[in-house]
Amino acid sequence: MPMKENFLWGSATASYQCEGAWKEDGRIASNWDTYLHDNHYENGDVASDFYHHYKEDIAMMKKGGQNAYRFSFAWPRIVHEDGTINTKGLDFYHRIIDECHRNAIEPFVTLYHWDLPEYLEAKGGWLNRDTCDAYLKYAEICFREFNGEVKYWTTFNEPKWIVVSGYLVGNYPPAVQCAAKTVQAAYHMMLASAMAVKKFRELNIAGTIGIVHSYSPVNGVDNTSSTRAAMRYADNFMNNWVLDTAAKGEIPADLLDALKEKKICLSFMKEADLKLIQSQHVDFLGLNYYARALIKPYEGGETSLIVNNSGSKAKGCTTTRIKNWFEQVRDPNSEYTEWDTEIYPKGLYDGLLMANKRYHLPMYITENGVGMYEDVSAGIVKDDYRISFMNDHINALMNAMDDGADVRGYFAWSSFDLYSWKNGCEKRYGLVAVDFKDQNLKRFPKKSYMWYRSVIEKNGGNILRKSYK
Ligand code: BGP
Repeated sequence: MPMKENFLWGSATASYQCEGAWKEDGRIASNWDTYLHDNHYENGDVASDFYHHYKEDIAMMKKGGQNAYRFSFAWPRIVHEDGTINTKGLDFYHRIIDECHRNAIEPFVTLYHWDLPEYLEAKGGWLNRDTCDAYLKYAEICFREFNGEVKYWTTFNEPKWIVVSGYLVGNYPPAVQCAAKTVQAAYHMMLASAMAVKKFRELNIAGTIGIVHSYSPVNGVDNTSSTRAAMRYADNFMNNWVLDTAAKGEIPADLLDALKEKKICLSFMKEADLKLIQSQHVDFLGLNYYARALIKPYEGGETSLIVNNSGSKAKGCTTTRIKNWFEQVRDPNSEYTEWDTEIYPKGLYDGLLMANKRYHLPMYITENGVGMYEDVSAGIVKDDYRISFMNDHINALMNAMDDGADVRGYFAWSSFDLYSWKNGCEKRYGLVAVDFKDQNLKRFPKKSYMWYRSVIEKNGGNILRKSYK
């Protein structure tokens, strides 16, 4: 069965990864600018220069049949350290939103996709409760400014990924490796999300508000009781602290117990804030799906977390082991990308059904895509692997819808090639190629862009279907 007429077919980007113009029109430094500059890593100073190419990029979405565009606002463009509002930053997002509307594209806005103003990072970032208040002010500015122009809002992109990377793995700013700080930052981010939801309701903002989660549905290597216990730890670590908290106002009680067992002090969780979290629930879930997590018990060894940000040079190095909790393992029957991401569409089907059963909320696939090395200098990129990846994942979500999941949209990651955080620009996800070596950052559609257009035209009717039953 094809999708309903109002299904959102779109693609997604994030401010730091595509905008460039890092010092233009009053934008101030973000934590990423400082971290990448100070460490001499590849940075997003220019990225895809969406700041100057947005008309062309949105026109390309339109020509590709897309009816929605997920993007984020950059907080460092909007609020300065002394609290003043940078109207030039707001103007930029008005231009984007107007351009979307002119092209009959629904803007789907993320308030925070990881670019924290550096002045807040310098004061402790997400370890500091004051950052929640600063976020609330920023969110309120955006709600008031764009009320009526944006119908779909999300508070945060992927709290799990950014917090674990920034405070436990240490490969993202602020590059800390500390379990206690991870828990504190995680808690503050979820609190800030709930505070924004409350404000959204109080101000009676038109539309709907959700959160975006990096969804790793959990499978076990077998069905023994020790594996099932490990799966619960993994599910709490990977998913539940974001989804249960945002959707039901419940921080998993067994997770809190397990943290206390690890001697992590939770005194920063204050009664009034916990009440606020309990009372504020999102309207929908945005789920970013790249892969599931295959889990087995892990007893005896130390915690070890390694993320492959070097592609083929480091293939196979990825490690996720949490002392006494669980270990993530590879499936010998699966294919993995050069960055160690498993290709496993069935995980999306399973995950959607699990989330549907647990939360009973509308869901959007807010990111799905595959990162590859691609030669964009030799004419059209014939990315058949991306077509097959997207076909199989859209098939998975259609199967989940057939079995009752309430899925209302799909966003390909990414609209065009962009800066892939610590992986730099060589890891490409775009439907549209960007030649980063070309002075004008020339864009041209890949084969997958054309294919996606035909899928949208037929409202999913030409997806090659296969059943998992
Ligand atoms: C998600 C992020 C995106 C994006 C994507 C691909 O976690 O929301 O910002 O980058 O994953 O990840 P990466 O670029 O690290 O390959």
